[in-house]
Amino acid sequence: MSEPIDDATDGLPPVTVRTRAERINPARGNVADMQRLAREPQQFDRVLSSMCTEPHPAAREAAMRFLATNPGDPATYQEVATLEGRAVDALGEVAGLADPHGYVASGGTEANVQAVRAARNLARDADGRPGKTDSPAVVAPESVHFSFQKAADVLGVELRTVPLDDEFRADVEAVEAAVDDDTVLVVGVAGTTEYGRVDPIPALADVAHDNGALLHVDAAWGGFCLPFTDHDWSFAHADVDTMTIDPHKMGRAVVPAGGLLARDAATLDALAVDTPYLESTSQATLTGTRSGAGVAGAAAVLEELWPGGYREQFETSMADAEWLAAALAERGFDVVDPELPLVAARLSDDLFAELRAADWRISRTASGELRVVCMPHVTRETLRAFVADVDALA
Ligand code: 0PR
Repeated sequence: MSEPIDDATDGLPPVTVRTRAERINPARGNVADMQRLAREPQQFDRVLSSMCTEPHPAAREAAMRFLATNPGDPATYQEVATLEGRAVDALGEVAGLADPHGYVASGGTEANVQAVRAARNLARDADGRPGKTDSPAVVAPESVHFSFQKAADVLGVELRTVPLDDEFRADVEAVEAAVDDDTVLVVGVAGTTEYGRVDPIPALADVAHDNGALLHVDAAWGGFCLPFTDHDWSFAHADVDTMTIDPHKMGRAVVPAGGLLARDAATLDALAVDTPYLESTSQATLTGTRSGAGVAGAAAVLEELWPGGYREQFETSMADAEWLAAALAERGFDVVDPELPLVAARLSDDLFAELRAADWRISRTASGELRVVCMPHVTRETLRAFVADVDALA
């Protein structure tokens, strides 16, 4: 901590001068503290609401080796560029797309922004051909992640969100009613952030294409679970144009590793800008310099876990989610039946606050339910300890 000012001897307590960094975050005060924080890796044992998790050792190891590389300059950093190609091919396999176009993004936010940007750009006037609209709109269920608000804001696109059905899924009729000649993109979510719900993707794809719009699936979180379910969510199930599917969530890659996939090369072309002074001639990503660690980690863990490892992880996490849902329902809490490994349940404000005070890292949905995301680091033992605390504090 900072030195107290010593000459405050007039009976008043000494004044402590704080640096700007300390005022923002007292833990950032000095070098010794910094070193202590750096030695203590994130503990995951009480983290129940995050969509990040402990990276797989294969991802961690690969990431370390590629820390100093930049996949944004593939002609210079060729090895990591090769790994990115392999990661995209593997993501294509996960998502049922044989010849995928795409890249490893900084996260789901970037991938979603880029999907909106591509749809907007493809709907513009080009090469003497008139575009679809001058006032592009995106239609999405209310459950979409807030990254679409950012996309709409930075891209000057209108975001129309429509109500859900009783099961927290996109209501196809409501989507249809909101789509018009200005609509360039319809979004479906495959694994919603709040309830883990899967929208009716084939029906949404039909609505989009009947109206000359593209269909984007946000499987940022759900994409590594859904292959082991019977949901119709992927490129193999419907005429999906683009998808977000993030290795750094259920994929157990290191942060940052999001995934953007597209069925057509034209989608990536619609994102590309010229890069005159690089050896490579164009760049479709939103960021310039990017994390080679994120890319290499994603490639390594996909190779290691797809498909058997991810299946095993999904089955364990899903069983844990069902166990927790049953345990909470038995105790009289209202529980939203888990469709993917995410449990939402209504707890009183007091109980929620006490659980947080007991150091559980938990969060709530917009309408106030507790959310427990059964990520790979969340074990049955952890959930038993959590339920024991619910019993003790209720
Ligand atoms: N799409 C969906 C369906 C998401 O759930 C998320 C993130 C995104 C897109 C955006 O992904 P990035 O955060 O990678 O850009 N959902 C989590 C959320 O907002 C993100 C998160 C992750 C929050 C870890 C907390 C946390 O500890 O809740």
